[in-house]
Amino acid sequence: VPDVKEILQGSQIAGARAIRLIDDNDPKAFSLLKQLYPHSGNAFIIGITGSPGVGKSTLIDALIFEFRKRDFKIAVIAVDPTSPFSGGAILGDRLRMQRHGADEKVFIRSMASRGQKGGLSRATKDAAIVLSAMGYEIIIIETVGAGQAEFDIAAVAHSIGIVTIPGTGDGIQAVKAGILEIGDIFIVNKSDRTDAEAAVHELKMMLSMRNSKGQESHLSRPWTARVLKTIAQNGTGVKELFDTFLAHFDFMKQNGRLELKKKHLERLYFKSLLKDLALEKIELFVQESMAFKETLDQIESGTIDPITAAENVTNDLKITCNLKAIRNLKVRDN
Ligand SMILES: Nc1nc2c(ncn2[C@@H]2O[C@H](COP(=O)(O)OP(=O)(O)OP(=O)(O)O)[C@@H](O)[C@H]2O)c(=O)[nH]1
Ligand SMILES: [Mg+2]
Repeated sequence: VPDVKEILQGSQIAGARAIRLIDDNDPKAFSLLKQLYPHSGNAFIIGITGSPGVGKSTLIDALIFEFRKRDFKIAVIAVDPTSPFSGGAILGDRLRMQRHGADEKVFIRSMASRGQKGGLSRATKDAAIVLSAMGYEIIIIETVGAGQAEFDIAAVAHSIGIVTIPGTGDGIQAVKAGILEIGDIFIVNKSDRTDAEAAVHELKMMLSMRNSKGQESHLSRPWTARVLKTIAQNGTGVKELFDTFLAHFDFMKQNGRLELKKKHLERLYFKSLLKDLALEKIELFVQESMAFKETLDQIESGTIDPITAAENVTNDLKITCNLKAIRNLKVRDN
């Protein structure tokens, strides 16, 4: 287990070990996180998501340069729950950002996080606590927009960039329902291709409908989502992207929104921890209880039906919350 003091001093070796424990869903990470938590919370967390291959890693690599020019300490976690541990995408992410490897104020890790019970958001949140405690001011989380992943990132990041590319195949039409709601900055990358302008236009149209819905009206001036064009490969538009992320950060800081968001994310984190811990307790109960084994026999012999049996077993649980409460948590989280 890595040393807490070393992590707090920013040791990349200790930090890497801590993140490995988290990625492996090792119970030893838990006490570590408890000790690190009070030292976390100062980082600005950026989520970058989008379909496979749209250029997220290349873009982040270029963004790292902009952040380093202003001497920000920056960490990146690339998460790909769909790829095998030794597989291509994660290695590709690391390779694409490798040239920063010699810079001690840049820290890049990848996670698979398939073992995580609480899913992507729990794992990345845990990792962000480590990185923040290490003293990184900017944390970028790259997630592949597959399944739930891009929605999970909304439970962790303070600012979300959605990357798309021109063309209908993998472009705006493919942007999933709901994704427009979570993005703060929309990036049309690979704008060296034809139809980049059309993609920008289409996104702006869709966003104008979102913006006119009058959401967040309880706060005086809502952030208007931006649409930017980039060519990540040669850095075109990346300075503007960097400026826009900082503008969003300043905007959130100025009107107290960042503090509100942090409180909100803290509640979400608490809830996902609660679910994980409650389920662990239930599993333990199920494994060790004699009554449970007897019940299985009864089901097999037909003396009790599975519905009544499940009810009986859960009624026996020696935890203070009941299953209804857990189910409610799940529903509200979705
Ligand atoms: N033409 C063009 N190609 C680009 C641009 N940005 C990235 N690419 C290329 O697109 C490919 C995918 O880039 P990545 O940065 O790995 O994309 P990604 O979104 O991180 O991919 P995954 O992590 O696998 O989802 C690479 O071959 C890049 O060189 C761009 O602006 N224009
Ligand atoms: Mg990538």
